[in-house]
Amino acid sequence: METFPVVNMEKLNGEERGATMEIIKDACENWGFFELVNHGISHELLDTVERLTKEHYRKCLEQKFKEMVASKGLEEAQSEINDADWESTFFLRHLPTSNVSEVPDLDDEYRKIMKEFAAQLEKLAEYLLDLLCENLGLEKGYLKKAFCGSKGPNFGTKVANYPPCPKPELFKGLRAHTDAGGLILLFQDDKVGGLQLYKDDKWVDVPPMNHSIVINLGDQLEVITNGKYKSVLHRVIAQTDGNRMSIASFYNPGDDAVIYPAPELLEKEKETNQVYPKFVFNDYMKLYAGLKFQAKEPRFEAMKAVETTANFGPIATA
Ligand SMILES: O=C(O)CCC(=O)C(=O)O
Ligand SMILES: [Fe+2]
Repeated sequence: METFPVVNMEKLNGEERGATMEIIKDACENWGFFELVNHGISHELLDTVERLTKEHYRKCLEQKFKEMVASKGLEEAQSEINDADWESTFFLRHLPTSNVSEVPDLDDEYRKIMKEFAAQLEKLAEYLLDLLCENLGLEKGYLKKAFCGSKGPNFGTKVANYPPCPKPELFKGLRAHTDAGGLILLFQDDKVGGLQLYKDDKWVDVPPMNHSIVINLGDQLEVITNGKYKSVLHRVIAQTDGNRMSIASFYNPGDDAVIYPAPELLEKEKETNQVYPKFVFNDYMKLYAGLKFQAKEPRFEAMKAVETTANFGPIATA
């Protein structure tokens, strides 16, 4: 059986560079996911992020989560719940401007460490985008530029805890979806698992691995590569035991970045028909907000319809 792709980034600097680039290429084409080890972010920093995130959950969020469960009567559910997730979350924004100093209830040490962690993840994301360019035959910097817009990329972190769930057959930690954005960097709990991706008609576990960073590709990379790379469906299974920490950082296009298949890739494939649409990233996000847990194809179709209207100019209304 195929095993989940693991990329040892140290090997990119030695004689195994070619083989390592191949693993990344195969992962982007066939999995939409891969796991990084020796990525250059220190284990000490990761351990501190994990410790402070877990402390913060216990101090500030656990009780609130329990109260939410009680007030909604979730523990009494008798049938599968399709409109809620068994997760406790908060968001940090880093780019184009940081809100980390304003988010309530974080102590100074936690704020400082999350800023430092985000700065390192941002560098890692940009390095990875260039590796993807290399594999795609695009010039260095192409993807970073494609994400740029007038204010640079959007970069933010969703800090999640998936508390133990008494009825995991009725709830998902997070329902199945593809990610809307660009490149996602996930620091997940090294003991409590639950993340799965959909591959070849089966759900496959994304195994917890100490000090690794899981990467997955969002819808925008599928569009820019004209489907050469795919954003893949994933979900989080709720567990009866243990609290799962997951810190997902989203390196996304800027709001006004115009996203479309790279012309070079269209030429290379000798495709006459552009399969994927051209749109402003924020328009896609507005659509995604209501359709996150539905298939991505209708989202692409909807953006194509808008594009067609745009090409034909204003529609007569009277
Ligand atoms: O918690 C995880 O492992 C994944 C989270 C996720 O897929 C998301 O927030 O989009
Ligand atoms: Fe996701």
